Amino acid sequence: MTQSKFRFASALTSDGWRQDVAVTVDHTGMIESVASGGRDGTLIAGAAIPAIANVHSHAHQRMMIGLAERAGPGADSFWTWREAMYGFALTLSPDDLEAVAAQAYVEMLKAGYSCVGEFQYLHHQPDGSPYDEPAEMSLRCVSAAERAGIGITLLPTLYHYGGFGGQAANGGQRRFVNTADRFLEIYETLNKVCGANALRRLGISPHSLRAVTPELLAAVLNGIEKTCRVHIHVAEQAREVDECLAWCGKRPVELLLEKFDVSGRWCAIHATHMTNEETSGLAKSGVIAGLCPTTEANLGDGIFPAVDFMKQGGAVAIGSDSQISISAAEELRQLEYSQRLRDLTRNALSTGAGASTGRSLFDAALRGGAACLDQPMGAISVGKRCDIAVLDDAHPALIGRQGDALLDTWIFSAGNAAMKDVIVAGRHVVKDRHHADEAQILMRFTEMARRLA
Ligand code: NGQ
Ligand code: ZN
Repeated sequence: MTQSKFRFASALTSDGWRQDVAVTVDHTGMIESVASGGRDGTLIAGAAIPAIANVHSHAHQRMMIGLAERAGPGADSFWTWREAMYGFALTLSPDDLEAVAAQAYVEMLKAGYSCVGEFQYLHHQPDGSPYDEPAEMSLRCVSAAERAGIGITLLPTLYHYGGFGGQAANGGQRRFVNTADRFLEIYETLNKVCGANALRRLGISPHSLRAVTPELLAAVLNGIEKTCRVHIHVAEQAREVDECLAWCGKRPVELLLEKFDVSGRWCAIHATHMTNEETSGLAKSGVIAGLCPTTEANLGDGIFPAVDFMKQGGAVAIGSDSQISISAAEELRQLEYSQRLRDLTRNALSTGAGASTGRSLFDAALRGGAACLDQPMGAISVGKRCDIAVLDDAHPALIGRQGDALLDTWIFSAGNAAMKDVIVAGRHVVKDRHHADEAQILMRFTEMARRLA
């Protein structure tokens, strides 16, 4: 039964760019038909493209953007940033987390993301004891997503150790730590909340091979559904590779590939530091590389070997991670630029002669994003959820552009300023750059940010 109908002057459908496109949506938010012509329905000006998945978010880090950009007494690094981040993380109440997450999610929608993978590890109270409801903080992320109207794949984090080989967690990590049993209890609670909702999915996120041992992760994998997605940080920093080698004689990606039956069910976040062998092993495994190029640049992680990885069929997706930038366009731009700067080339990740680099990047991130969030999105076609973003073709940068040139100009130049409307499951949540609940959400966030400042 048709619930609503949208019309666009142009749209990037699964059959390519089409003019004068009508999309009908059923009562569950799924696309029922994609056709040309017609006069009824809501006409939305601009160029429709599939909305994109933001596969890696730590919502709470939105509170500290710009506050770690001052030189410390010694050499600054990922590890000094992490100390600062842990400090901020200790100050957040459940209400605060909900407020900052809702603000971040509205910003994501306005950037053209219709779904977020929330890698959530702030489980417990500031003193480390669990809340009366152990899943409290994850439930607050679900509420924030509901409020914003964004899809969510909730990825509660399994964090137990403070370093490779089962080192004890440090004081700054006390809110994160769970045993396998308590983690599975949280998972079961969230399963009930996520299972029955068309916009929600549940996966897990063993934080990293620093924070879980292969044995602990294997035990937890035994206790969850066999299709549930598994996201893990791996080989983000050179020091992490050195520490892994010192502990077990193997590199992190090497260890992951050896110990687990990794497949398209897995998302390897960052995977920055790999040998050629690891790169091809990861590409062939079907794992999706969850790349967060603006955060990786901000934290000084290094450059992902995207040219080699994608040439070997490796799948990628993008994430806003630390929220230093909430912009799908900037993530894709930074991904491409990192390769150009390293290799002294241009159009490094285009799929071939004549192919638009923006389109190549966008298609890859749509495919990988939908797969690793386990969400029926990423294409304007029958049977997918109606998650659509609309580029403003009247924005000065986009005037006169058509087809893939719209994507190239959005990604490499205009960015978020060209994002005009966003539809999630057939709901028109961003209309002409505004979200219906943005003022209320901002007010709560402002109150929280001023109090914690
Ligand atoms: C995170 N951030 O989970 O937010 C980590 C730092 C940790 C990045 N890996 C926390 N970029 O390593 O414990
Ligand atoms: Zn992360």
